[in-house]
Amino acid sequence: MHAVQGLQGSLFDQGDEIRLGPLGGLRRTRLGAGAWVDHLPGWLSGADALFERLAADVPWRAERRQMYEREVEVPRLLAFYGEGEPLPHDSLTAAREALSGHYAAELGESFTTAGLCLYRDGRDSVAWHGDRTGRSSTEDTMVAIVSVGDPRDLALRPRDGGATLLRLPLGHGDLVVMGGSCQRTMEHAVPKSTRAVGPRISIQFRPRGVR
Ligand SMILES: O=C(O)CCC(=O)C(=O)O
Repeated sequence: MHAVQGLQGSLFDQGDEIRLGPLGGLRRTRLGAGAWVDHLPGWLSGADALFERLAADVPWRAERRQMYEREVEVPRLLAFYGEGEPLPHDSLTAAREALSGHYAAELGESFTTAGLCLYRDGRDSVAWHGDRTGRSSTEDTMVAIVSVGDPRDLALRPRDGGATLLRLPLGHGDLVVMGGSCQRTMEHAVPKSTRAVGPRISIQFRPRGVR
């Protein structure tokens, strides 16, 4: 049985008020081949309070997938909110709107869907992949991720081989946006951790037809 451990709150973000900061502090790192990553640590304050709400309110589901001859459990819990579905907390709706506004000119469309993942502890992870189901297999796009809970590393490396280019610890209200060709030319992963890490929730906003 893989239970959700308690959250070790952030020392710097003890408030209960869930609030988004300005997006002016986003810093862009270009990874080559038209891929980039924007990063803004601590965009959302009250992240621990949002973590507790989402952990309790979201209908988390465990998934299984075929691995050779065996069916195995996907090592994280998931939820998905399609276009037009109400999100599980008003602050997620506000985050999606703020991101859609900020990137309107560059993206040319809005973020519409939200995928949520709960990493219960360091044994939960996601393997190297690009979000290449749908239009992102052929077109530039953006995937914006807000993280709450204990930080876990998001690692990025070129898809055609090569070393990890970037490793960003994401938790406690941090924002990262993968853009340009990132889903086609790069892969990303949240590797397992042998450290004693508490749970983290990742909220990914994507435009229509990107998965
Ligand atoms: O946990 C994260 O922030 C990354 C999630 C991810 O890569 C995915 O669900 O496709």
